[in-house]
Amino acid sequence: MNSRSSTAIRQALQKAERLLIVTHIRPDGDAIGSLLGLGLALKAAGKSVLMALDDQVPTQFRHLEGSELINRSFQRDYDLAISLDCSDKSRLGQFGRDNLEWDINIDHHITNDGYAKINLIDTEAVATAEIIATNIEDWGFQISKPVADALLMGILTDTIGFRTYNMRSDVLRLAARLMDLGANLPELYARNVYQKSFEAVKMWGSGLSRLQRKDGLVWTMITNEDRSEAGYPGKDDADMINLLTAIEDAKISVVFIEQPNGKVKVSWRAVAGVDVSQVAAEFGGGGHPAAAGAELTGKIEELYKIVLEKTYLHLRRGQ
Ligand SMILES: [Mn+2]
Repeated sequence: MNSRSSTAIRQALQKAERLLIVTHIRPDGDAIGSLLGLGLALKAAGKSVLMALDDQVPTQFRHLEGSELINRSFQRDYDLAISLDCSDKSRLGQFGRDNLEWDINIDHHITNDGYAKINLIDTEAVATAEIIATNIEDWGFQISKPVADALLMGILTDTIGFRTYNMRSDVLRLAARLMDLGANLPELYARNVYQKSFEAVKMWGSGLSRLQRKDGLVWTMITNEDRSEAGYPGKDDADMINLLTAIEDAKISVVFIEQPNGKVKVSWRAVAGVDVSQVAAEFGGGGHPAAAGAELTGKIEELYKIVLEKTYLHLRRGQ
């Protein structure tokens, strides 16, 4: 942890009156949890806070208090701009394009390029929400029940319920403290880790029916047709990638997700000792050693072969 950055953040947060806080497009639990955790804590201290992201809040996160306050647009009426859980500006959507300057960047992605004036990047942290939960009281703000729920949700989702290889005993102590402050672990676990909609599970069926493997590499794809047949409203894989990681001997799992706009989203997962963020970076994406993603333009039937070949070579090289 960079303590100089943390001190600079405390000073900036204390001084600021109107804050813009933004997270990445296609928000996951850590993005929403970090945004709400920091945003609600600052609001409770009397600051004027605009929480924003260039996308919708996914339905599974709308049970969280404050999620209705998240905006898609903003006015240039702020004195501090903060970006959370976002490794580079391109993942901020319109907020990344408008030549905005970022004062603070809090993140745990190994691929973060340090685009803000103050960068607090801790790649050991399991979630950006962990960094916020660890520091927020030192920064002078309180953890209320809604803040505790949001931050614990961020930690839970990025660790898939405390089971990723980067888990540390510290994280469990921090989670226990968030529970002491009111966070409802069983409810967050149910809603945001294992419960899925009927449509999501139906779509998994299509993806699973095409499952393939070659040595330690396991992959499948979800097409636009699968999505509409199942009636699944999202553009993502409904976390099917995490289902593939349950397969014994799968060293790398890959899901290709066809997008309505002619793009293909690729998600990689790897076991400990294999770094898929490097492969994702070759395709203009990023992420963590164990979990990475990229978005490519082209036809899914052509792209998947190229991506699998590189991934397979990467796996062989690493062994
Ligand atoms: Mn994260």
